[in-house]
Amino acid sequence: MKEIKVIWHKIPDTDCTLSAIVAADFLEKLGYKATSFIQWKLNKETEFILKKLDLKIPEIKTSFPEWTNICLVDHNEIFQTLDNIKELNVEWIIDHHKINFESKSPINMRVETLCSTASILYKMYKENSFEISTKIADMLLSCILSDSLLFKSATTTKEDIILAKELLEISSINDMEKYALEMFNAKSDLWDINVEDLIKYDYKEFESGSQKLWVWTLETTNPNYAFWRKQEILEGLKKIKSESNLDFIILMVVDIISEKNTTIVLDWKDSEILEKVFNCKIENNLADLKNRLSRKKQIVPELTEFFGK
Ligand SMILES: [Mn+2]
Repeated sequence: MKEIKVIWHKIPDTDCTLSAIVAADFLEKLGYKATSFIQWKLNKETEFILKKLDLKIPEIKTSFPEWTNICLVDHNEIFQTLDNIKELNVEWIIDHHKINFESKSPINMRVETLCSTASILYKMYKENSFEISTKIADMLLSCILSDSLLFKSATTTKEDIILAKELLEISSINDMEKYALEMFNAKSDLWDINVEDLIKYDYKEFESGSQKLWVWTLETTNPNYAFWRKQEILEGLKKIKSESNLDFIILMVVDIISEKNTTIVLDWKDSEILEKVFNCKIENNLADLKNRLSRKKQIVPELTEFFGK
């Protein structure tokens, strides 16, 4: 039996973590021997869901022996994946992000513009007439709720909502809104996390020409957890910006309840760029990015276009 390792992006969120566990199950049904791994510790939302669904936290791995077969889930960019990805054999990609991947050999690739990787995986189960257990449905629905912020994010499509309703029927979740709020509250409880971990929880690195941009998202039901620690966060951003040689760094604080994005910006240079790109007001290192909740759809394309000029 062919072995394959299922891996998700550097900083694990709910969609990538649970989608990778489900993708391993899917690949087993296709005849592989599949195992899923994480590359860093989980955020509190994902921990909450794993505990609630009685699932094990997967093992952390950041590299594999040469020629290991790999399935990338919820990402495809080289900066977001395993350290030695170039020595490995990427055989599958299941994702819903922009493509920035060069393959050495033919590859199975499934990419769609749905709100979560889980939405795509659910379709793949249906297409193959694979059975969906209550637990798989619980996991897939959790991912859709997490990535779509309970369908509030601009990435949500009509199809995602239909898929979520179908999954709700199969799942053990009774009250979807209540469950989503429990998830979001778990993620928002950030008091005991040190600032570097806090910043790192959901960062994505992007390149535009020779420029390196890091955009963090902190989705929370209580943005004050971030604002009360603004000074500490600014110092953290400063350290990371210089250590990683970045051209641009921001931390988006997304208030899930009031659907507002207030972004923490470090210096005058980044402020100027933000003002130019989004025509926004900035005061005391806080930029009002209004209702742009989606980094992928409403923030990164504009920024990479600006830097690409
Ligand atoms: Mn995702």
